[in-house]
Amino acid sequence: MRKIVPIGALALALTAALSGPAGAGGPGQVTTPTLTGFASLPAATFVPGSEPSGSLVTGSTNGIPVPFADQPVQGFSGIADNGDGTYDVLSDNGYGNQANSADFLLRIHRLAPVFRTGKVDVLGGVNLTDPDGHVPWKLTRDDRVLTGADFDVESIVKDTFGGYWIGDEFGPYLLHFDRAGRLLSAPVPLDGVTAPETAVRTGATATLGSSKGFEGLAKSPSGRYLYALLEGSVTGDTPGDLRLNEFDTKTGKYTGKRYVYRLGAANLAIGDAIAIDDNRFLIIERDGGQGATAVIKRLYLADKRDRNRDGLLDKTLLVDLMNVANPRRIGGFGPTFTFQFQTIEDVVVLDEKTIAVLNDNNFPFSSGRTAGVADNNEWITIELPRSLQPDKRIFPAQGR
Ligand SMILES: [Ca+2]
Ligand SMILES: [Ca+2]
Ligand SMILES: [Ca+2]
Ligand SMILES: [Ca+2]
Repeated sequence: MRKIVPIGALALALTAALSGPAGAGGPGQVTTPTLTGFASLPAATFVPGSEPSGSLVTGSTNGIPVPFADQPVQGFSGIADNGDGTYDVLSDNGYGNQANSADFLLRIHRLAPVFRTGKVDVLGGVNLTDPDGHVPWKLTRDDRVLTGADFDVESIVKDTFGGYWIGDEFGPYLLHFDRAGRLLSAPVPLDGVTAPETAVRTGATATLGSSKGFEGLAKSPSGRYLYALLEGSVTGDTPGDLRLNEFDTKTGKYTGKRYVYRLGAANLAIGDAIAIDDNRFLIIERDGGQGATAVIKRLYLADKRDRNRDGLLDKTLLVDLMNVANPRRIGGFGPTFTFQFQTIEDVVVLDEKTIAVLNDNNFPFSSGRTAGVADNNEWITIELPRSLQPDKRIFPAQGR
């Protein structure tokens, strides 16, 4: 859509002229969040010619035989727009914990949804590695290819050189990689916050629950600042309050500025966080249910200006992902589309009133779409009733 900005602007002007009173709807204008696209990557998709994986997987695998001959393309936990119809999507640590994921290679996949056919193309990707020895402790593999026993990567943004900043849960650390997936500097810890995995390695006291690290990572429109959002509360904080920490990519240090995002309830979690301007974020909030037990699957707009002075980001519900209008019955679903997955971990803004959202399928464990069947990686687009009025700099330049 960004390729046709002048025509789009004209269309918007025409729409505004035709649509009558605000909120009345009209041609090309929705009055409630509405499904506009659906594509799906089959659960059992693997990286061709890769390495075997899943030898330590136990428990119900929804009928999927383990181990796998190759690395699964799964667990999408963060997304970055390349601006050319392709997206870089981050797999997390594989099978959910350090003990069972040593044969899962950390990887960024380059994907492209094809909404016309409802399919997703896997164009390639890069494994994450540390060839220059920036990680000072012993890695799982002597070849320094990073695995799901080394880091649990859950959030991603691109830097201004085509590389990546990635948020981890085992530190929690910030990790900086180049465009080929090579680590560029030592993992950056967060003062006063230690995940259990690091506590075991260093002897420090854990101040965070397991898998409660940097689930969301946003970058300022200029690209200078990162905002790393923890998934869980730090020991001593009000349960359900999540720290959002500002990091300066220019100095390579946290600035000390910290904000608080309050979950709707202490047992909820965030799935992703992105910035739409210098102050506002889109944040996915979810419960642990799936399928029939999924209740809270929401996208909030959160503003760090804290206009009501309560010390918290100001939250507004943007989309209830359990109640998305689907008048065109896209994807073969009924008039109300539900994104009923346990983990929903990717959101990206496509244009000022369209977003894309993806689930993390936790392959082969999650079965939110059909009980007993391993979830696919679904990729939906949603049109919003109103413009997000995003800073235009959040959209990547074309043809980079
Ligand atoms: Ca994940
Ligand atoms: Ca995530
Ligand atoms: Ca995790
Ligand atoms: Ca507030």
